[in-house]
Amino acid sequence: VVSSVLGFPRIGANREVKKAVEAYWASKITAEDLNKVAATVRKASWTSVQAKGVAFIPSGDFSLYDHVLDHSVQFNVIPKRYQGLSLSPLDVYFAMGRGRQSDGVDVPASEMKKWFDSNYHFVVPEFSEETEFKLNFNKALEEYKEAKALGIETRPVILGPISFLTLGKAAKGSPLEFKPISLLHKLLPLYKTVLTELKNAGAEWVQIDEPVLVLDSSAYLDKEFSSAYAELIPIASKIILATYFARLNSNVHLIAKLSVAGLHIDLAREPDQLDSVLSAIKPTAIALSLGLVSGRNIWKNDFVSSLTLASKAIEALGVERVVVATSCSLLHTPVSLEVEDKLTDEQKDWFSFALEKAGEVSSIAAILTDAANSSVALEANKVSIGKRREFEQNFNDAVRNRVASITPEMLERMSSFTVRKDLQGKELKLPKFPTTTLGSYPQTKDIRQARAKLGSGESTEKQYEDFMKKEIENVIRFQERIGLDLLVHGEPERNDMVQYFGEKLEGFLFTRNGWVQSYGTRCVRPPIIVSDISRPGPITVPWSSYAQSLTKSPVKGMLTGPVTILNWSFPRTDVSRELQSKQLALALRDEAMDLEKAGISAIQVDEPAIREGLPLRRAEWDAYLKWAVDSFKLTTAGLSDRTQVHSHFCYSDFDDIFPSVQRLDADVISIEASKADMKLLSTFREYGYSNQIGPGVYDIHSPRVPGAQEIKDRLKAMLEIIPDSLLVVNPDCGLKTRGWKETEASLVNLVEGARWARQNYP
Ligand code: THG
Ligand code: ZN
Repeated sequence: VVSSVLGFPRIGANREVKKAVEAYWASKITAEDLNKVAATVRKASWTSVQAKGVAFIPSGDFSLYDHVLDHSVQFNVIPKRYQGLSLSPLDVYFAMGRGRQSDGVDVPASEMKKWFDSNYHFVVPEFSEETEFKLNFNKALEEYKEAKALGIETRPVILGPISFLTLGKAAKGSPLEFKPISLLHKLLPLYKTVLTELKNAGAEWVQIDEPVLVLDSSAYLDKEFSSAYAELIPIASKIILATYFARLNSNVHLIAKLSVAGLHIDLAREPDQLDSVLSAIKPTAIALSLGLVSGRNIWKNDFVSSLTLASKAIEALGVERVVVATSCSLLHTPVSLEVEDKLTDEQKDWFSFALEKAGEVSSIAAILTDAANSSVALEANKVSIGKRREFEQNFNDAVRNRVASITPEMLERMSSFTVRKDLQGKELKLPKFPTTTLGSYPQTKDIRQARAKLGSGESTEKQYEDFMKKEIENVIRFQERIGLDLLVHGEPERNDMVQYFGEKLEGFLFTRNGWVQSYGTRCVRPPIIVSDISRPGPITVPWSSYAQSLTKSPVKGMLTGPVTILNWSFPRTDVSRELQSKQLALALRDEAMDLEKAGISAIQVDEPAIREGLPLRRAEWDAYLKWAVDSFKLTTAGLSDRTQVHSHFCYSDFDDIFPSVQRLDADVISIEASKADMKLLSTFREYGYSNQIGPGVYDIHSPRVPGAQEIKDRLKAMLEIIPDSLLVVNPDCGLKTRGWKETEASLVNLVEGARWARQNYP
């Protein structure tokens, strides 16, 4: 039995690529320097995965920004606005990813979307009837050859044509009936070239990712799948079709009919699909790659259960047809546990990061091949898993009992939205089209340094507190000066919002270097939930009440919601996500009530991740939405009618969850709307959304400053859809990633826009 890794993190063990790309953007290094760093990281990944004994090592999965963007540029799917800019190809690539406003170029970034139900974002390809595909380069081939030159045989990875087209969108101005998938026949010749070149270069296998096969919508694509693969299979190396993140359901029959050489399925997420897959492919010659080692979580694999599944597959198909693999690309996990010095040895023994996971697939394959000579690895794994099971028995009885006694009344506000809106109007005294911001203000070097110094003991609590108070005061004065209405304290004390709350709650562990790519060069360090969650004491109350003491304007408290904390952490796997979410909700409910007691009359509970947690298969939606919405309500519903509850969502595709958004019953929601255009808002009108709403009026993920006229135009367009009594004016989230200069320029324009609206829509 052989082993395989579907993809490896590309930021580098010490985020070398992230740093080099950012240095390149700042003109501190050249493109050539950047390529050298990238090559070094690729080499390190290949050699370290090889050293773990993995048979199928991925190549072509590297990216400087995003692998979907790589495919777009490779196939010349470059929207007009990025063409003819007199930029180098590399700069066009980055301009597509993040926008650009320099050297006489002024283009916004492309839209980003969450990669399935993960916290990774991809750059959405834009197709139109005019799209002229052209093979600008063959990235998989280049990387395959690069590895080969190092003496390493790899298995190239490419994103399949059906997933590439269906994950994309129709460019603005396309006819309503235009669907990107209609371009398939034009795209296939290029895939043929890519695959032919790989075959000629000596690649025995090629991994083609078609993750859309786990979506309900792909059931309507059987004609496209059949015709595309009928064309590709005869000219290509052996194709392994990779699926991940959910179950294949009936699509397995479609695959069984294609004569691909291999199929990869996610068994870490969906172990129950093994039986149906085995019976469907048994009569064929298809080899099965078992995604046993989770690429989405960091818990050490339980070899005994993996071996049980693998043995079943071997029994059905024979050893020749079975591969042991990671469930998906390891892109979603940190690179290596080796450099981790913040965890105890006992804790480290619970986990596996990407490199350790490569070791796990290799060990499982070795045990299956030669049990006698691999017993050491198996016994060691049993000991580790046994210790973890023991730790998991440490219940917090008080927390468990509190969750068990949640009542329906705890989930509902006292009065209806209309009644509350009146009371809140009196309490907060906000003008029409109130302006506000959503998250933290720019996190300057000084702020990061101050946090680091406290962490390292270089500064005292008192020095830290004084510094933060000064920052808060600056942010309050700034907002007063430019004329914002509902203020925030700026969150200088917070690093990543999820990390921040995790650190203040019991039940979490943190890494020092456990970075995972979120989008482009931006990374996060997901906290790890290891036991029952509770709140030892107030978290944000001192900061928020200090901010409120400085000003007559209302200051909004800022909390991260339970579902988002859960979705952006590595959850435990011994209890349900629902239980973890409710434990978080109770802790945050106490925090919200304490904020209210301290005189805070508006509280934002961010749930940007509620949509991405939606199961990929529709059949599972209701169950998820029930506990996710209940968790939000549990957090907020204890507040008085006079307290305005805000919530925020990023990149939300509301069509799917609209009734649930209404059921949250937040007084104000802000949504990321600047990139996803006005279509989103029409959905709100169609569904008759009744509460207040603040669609982001400009995109913060790009360094570009929006003009005042641009903002007025947006507000005007929004007001054609949203009743003026319900519109709140705010940017998208993410000021933290911007500099002060852009922030001020943009917000001044935003305030001007709101004033204009007050005059024109009295
Ligand atoms: N936190 C977490 N996940 C997220 C977001 C978040 N996923 C969606 C969205 N927000 C992604 N956005 C960002 C925005 C900024 C950064 C990361 C994700 C960021 N990261 C710093 C970097 O990579 O340089 C490091 C941050 C740090 O020092 O802690 O700026 O907000 N969990
Ligand atoms: Zn957001």
